[in-house]
Amino acid sequence: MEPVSFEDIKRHNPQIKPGGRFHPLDCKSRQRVAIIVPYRDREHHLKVLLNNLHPILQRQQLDYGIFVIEMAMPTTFNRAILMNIGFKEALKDYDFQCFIFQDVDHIPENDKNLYNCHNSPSHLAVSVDKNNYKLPYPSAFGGVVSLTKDQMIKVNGWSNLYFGWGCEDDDIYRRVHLHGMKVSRGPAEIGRYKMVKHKRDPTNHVNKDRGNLLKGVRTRMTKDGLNSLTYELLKRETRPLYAYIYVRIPVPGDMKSHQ
Ligand code: UDH
Ligand code: MN
Repeated sequence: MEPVSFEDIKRHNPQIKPGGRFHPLDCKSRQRVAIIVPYRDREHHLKVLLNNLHPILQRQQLDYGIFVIEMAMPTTFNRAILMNIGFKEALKDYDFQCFIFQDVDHIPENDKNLYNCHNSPSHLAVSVDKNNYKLPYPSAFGGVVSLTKDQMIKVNGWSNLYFGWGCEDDDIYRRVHLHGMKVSRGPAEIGRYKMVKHKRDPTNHVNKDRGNLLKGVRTRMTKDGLNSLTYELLKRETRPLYAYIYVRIPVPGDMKSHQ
């Protein structure tokens, strides 16, 4: 759980290709997997995550890439829109079949927690230390989840409208169910995570509108998501351990962003 420098992580993982890419040399992976990490100002967490995740994913013999999507200041953080952007940007690089949406502070404990996709969307972060390793509520879909490319397209991705903390994960959970799919989960002993301890971020206050947004998911989902995604790509860098994507998000009602 201690941060390790990016240089040291790179030294300990010499097989990782620029942009945080890897594929096994002695076999063909079953799935091509993109790991999408929503991000702002959590370098400490990113170091802990990459130092743990790269070795695990290599041992799982995945054909994978890690994408860190950072949202420019000063706009209130929007976790879900960064997931949609990661999905779109990763597909520009490679024909990924499976997407793992991974919070930067969730550190997997068990190698058997496979970073892959199934017939239905799945919730990987089943038991997290901050929740005493218990699912907080039956429809929880936070922390780390996986959807295939086709499942993402079917549900029109994540909502773009949740600025601030809360309910964007419940929104996509409902999208999944409203499209006749069910969320699957592995055993709690395997889906174990530690969350790096942190305080609430000043630019990610609780979203007061989250309850109202969630009520409208059924009518909104066909027009709010991948098909209504707009953002400004400020930077795209192939860093040694991950692809870095830096974006500006238009705030609804902000005229400047429509110019
Ligand atoms: N994230 C960032 N930067 C931010 C905000 C969020 O990178 O400024 C990303 C990151 O991947 C993070 C995820 O969004 O793991 C979810 O945000 P979070 O970790 O803030 O959410 P969580 O539910 O915490 O863990 C909410 C505040 C809890 C304060 C508890 C004090 N004891
Ligand atoms: Mn957290």
